Amino acid sequence: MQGVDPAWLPDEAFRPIGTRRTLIRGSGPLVDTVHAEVAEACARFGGRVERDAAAGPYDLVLELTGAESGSGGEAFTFERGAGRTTVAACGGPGLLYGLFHVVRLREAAFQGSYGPEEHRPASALRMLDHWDNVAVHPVMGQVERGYAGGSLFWTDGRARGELLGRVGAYGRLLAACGINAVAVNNVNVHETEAHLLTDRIGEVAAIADALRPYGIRVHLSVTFAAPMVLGGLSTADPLDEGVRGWWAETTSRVYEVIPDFGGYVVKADSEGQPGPFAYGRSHADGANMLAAALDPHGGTVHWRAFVYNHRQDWRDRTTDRARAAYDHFVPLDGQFFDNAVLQVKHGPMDFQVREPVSPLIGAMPRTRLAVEVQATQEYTGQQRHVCWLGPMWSEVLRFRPEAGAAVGELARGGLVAVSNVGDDPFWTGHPLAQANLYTFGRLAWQPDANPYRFLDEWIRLTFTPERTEEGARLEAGVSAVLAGSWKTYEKYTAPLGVGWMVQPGHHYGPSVDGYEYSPWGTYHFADRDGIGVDRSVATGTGYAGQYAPAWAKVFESPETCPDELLLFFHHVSYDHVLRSGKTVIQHIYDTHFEGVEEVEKAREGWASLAGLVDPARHARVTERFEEQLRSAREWRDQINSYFLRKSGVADAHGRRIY
Ligand code: GCW
Repeated sequence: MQGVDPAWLPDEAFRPIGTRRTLIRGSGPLVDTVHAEVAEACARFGGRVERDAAAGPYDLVLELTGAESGSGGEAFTFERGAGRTTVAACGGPGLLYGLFHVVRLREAAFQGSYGPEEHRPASALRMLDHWDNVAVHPVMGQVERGYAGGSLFWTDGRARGELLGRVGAYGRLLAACGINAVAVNNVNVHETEAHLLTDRIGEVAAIADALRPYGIRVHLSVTFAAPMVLGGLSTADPLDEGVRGWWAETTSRVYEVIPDFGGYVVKADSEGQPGPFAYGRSHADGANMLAAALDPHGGTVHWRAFVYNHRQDWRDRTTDRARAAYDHFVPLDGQFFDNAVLQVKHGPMDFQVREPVSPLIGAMPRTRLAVEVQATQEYTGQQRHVCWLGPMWSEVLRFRPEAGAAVGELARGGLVAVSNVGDDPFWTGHPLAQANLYTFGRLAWQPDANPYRFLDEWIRLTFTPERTEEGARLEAGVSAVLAGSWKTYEKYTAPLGVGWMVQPGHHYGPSVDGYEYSPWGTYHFADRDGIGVDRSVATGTGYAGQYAPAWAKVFESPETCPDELLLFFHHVSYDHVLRSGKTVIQHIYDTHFEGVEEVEKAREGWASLAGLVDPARHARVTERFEEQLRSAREWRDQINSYFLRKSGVADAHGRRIY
């Protein structure tokens, strides 16, 4: 694509394949895609590709084998011996993922011997949710919480039409990191967007057509009130026969135009969206109605668990927003149909830089759960700051709510990320934010993997460093900028898991008390003596008791609670001594100074890579670093000054605080 960053699929990444002889066996649309990829690489680099020919010799064989496996045809085997590399799959998607595996390995795919290795995704659904509006929203714009320009799918109130070529390129990027589903519109479904389900379904079909060659299925966010808004019915009651009939018919029509349609995503009774509560019905009633409509066609409803009271009274300390998802949904365990997936945010609040894992995960053994993370950096620097979220997501996915399965295994309904992509030439605004998208896809495929491995992969694919000293310097330099960036961001923003010290509304930049006296349920309770939210069972909101006993015990006491979550679970005095040996107040000062120093260092590190990185990409990141540093200093100075003034405790090192 002209003027568009190739991200992790630059031409150069295909050189090892493009210079060799490849045989492709099998037929079907995704095999055609594989063939087209290899053919293009060969045209560029001088190699050769044949289809279904018998005679060799070949360096690479990509073959579709008969036997169907249990994973929707997404699995593949990879093997190398006797000078030949072989990928075998029993479905087109598997062959495509196998091709991208070879691309990732680069020259190593054609050296030594391997396997046979079995590769299969841990989860059958690896989805990106786009919070894209079709019509520009007066407050939220084209993409709600979007920091990468406009929508890839929608512009001027319509699907992009001839620009859908970019959507195809997007599908290619997604397939190359293992993502297989996309929800194309915002979960806050406004007036215009509601119509995508009915009279404007053709536009969704056009997007589905553009993504299909890369094995990506399309999902749609729908409003629970659709039968009223679109169907002219007087109710949306999920137990009403007329309503159920309307959904069944409407859904059939969707499948007439999009036979491989994935299903619906629903945000109900949440932040003003309509839902079953209006009719005295449960969320299982609501989700099951849609599941029933989708079932004959093989579709799934993703029902979000982000349900809480956003009109809370800050004076009332008994209501705890963190409790909400568990309190609402755990009593419904076992009531959801099999194709109704409950989509849970990874933490109990809302994508803060540090939260405990949601206690809902593990507490609903008879419900299919999907776990949702946020690639778009709403609370993590809005793609003006470098913040690679791989380690955070990995901690979540490897967390074991009880002895037994980890979150990554418990997410039987899939792994979902809120997309960070837009029509920006670098896809994600901040070019280094591409690493989040890539890492999410790879982790969704293999949730127990080491995320730093995926960071290395992303760097090698994206920057294609030569095997020289300079190449090694480039790789190490980019890695140094990204690897610790989440912890750095955590250091200069809200400390010890307290969260929410952001500017209200847009959520960028510090405002310690911005949400303190608001109805949103997001407080830190700092006074002159201490700070934090008491969520213990003994003296607080009882939230800690929502965990299985072993974790409940750990979180219950400030003595055993991990430092990084201390203020999430406890209200403590400023001189409380952390497990690290520091007092809370000194920890606040130290981390805020350190955080800024780390940003300064990262900025210098990036500057030293000029000449090794494509100039446009280098310039864009440089410009973002200026803002990150300005903002990090602002965070440091506001947070430190606020707590110095509140506590009256001086910095042990006598540094400048205002
Ligand atoms: O993080 C919050 C955002 C809202 C978003 C909501 C949600 C789409 O501030 O913009 O709405 O979460 O997840 O539904």
